Amino acid sequence: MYAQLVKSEGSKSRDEMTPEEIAFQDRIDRNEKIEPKEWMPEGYRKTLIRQIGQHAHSEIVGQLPEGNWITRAPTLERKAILLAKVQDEAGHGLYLYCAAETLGVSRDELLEKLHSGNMKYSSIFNYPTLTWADMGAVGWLVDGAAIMNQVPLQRTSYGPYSRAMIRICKEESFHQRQGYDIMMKMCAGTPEQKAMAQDALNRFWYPALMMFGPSDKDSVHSAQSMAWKIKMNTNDELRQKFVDQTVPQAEYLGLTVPDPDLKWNEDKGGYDFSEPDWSEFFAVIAGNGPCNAERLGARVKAWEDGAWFREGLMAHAAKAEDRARAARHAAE
Ligand code: FAQ
Repeated sequence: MYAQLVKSEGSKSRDEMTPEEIAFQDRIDRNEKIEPKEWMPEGYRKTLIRQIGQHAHSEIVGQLPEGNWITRAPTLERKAILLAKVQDEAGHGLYLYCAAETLGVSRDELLEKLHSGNMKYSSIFNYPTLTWADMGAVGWLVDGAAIMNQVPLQRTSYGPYSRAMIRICKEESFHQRQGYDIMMKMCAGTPEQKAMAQDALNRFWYPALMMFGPSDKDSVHSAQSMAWKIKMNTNDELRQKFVDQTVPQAEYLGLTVPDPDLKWNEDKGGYDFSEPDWSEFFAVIAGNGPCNAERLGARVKAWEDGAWFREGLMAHAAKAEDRARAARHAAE
């Protein structure tokens, strides 16, 4: 079915699997959830740590481009909404770090890998948010793409990840609506406001398409991740669904998708569209996007600035433990 997919590194045919691996694959094929203490192949565990960890990092790095606009939101209501949204992203990061921890990795280890550039976060957050209309475009397109990817992940095979996704998706729907609401307001405003909305769409369209990952022929993990139901769809399938859903929304706003080759294809029942510039995508995920250094710098600074607080918590926990031990001795 997925002839385009490259064979994932380490992916095995049934003949190459051990009896334990076959039994595990059978559980996945029966749509059983895998829970933390159960046996799992090492590759499954590692792939989940990579994907859930990167997802968690994306949530907390993703706070930065929008956090940038909290002090400059145009009304008190918009400020309150944006503040709530940015806080939600921190919460999503926490659910996901907790899910990753059930696989035997600590939060500190994951953050160290982020800070040293050894773990990725979504490419999208390496683009600047230049105007208020970008808050609309981020909510509409970035959260829209995130939902397209995350709704199927509610059925992912790993229990803690799937349960985190259910909760996250509920909140993402509100985020997408608030972004579209900003776009509606701007498109119904002055010609300058509508031009700002068009400019935001122009800048965020292709980066949003890149969020789904490289085209299937370059996706190294898809085949194995889909066999394990860590991923439920290919990158290209979700990108196509996103385009099909989003183009009518742009038309409703009276905006033009910045793709001269965008065209409805009756035979496939979807749009034909131009691929993003994949050399740009690979440069961004290699650390060379417009804001990579700034984003990572902000996360490292937050970590270093918080050192005194973490030390305080540890000292408090140690004292509480000492007091509890002393109380136990006194009672003996
Ligand atoms: N950015 O073989 P594949 C959000 C890497 S939503 C950076 O296809 P895979 C909400 C990939 O890691 C955004 N790197 O990989 C929010 C791999 O490199 P590696 C986060 C990317 O994993 C909204 C290599 O390319 N959502 O934050 C990207 O099978 C607004 C080869 O690629 C998730 O993480 C990319 N876009 O498929 C927050 C969803 N794409 O690791 C705030 C869960 C690919 O070998 C504000 N993740 N790479 O060094 C997934 O579904 C998958 O991991 C994909 C990538 C689809 C992202």
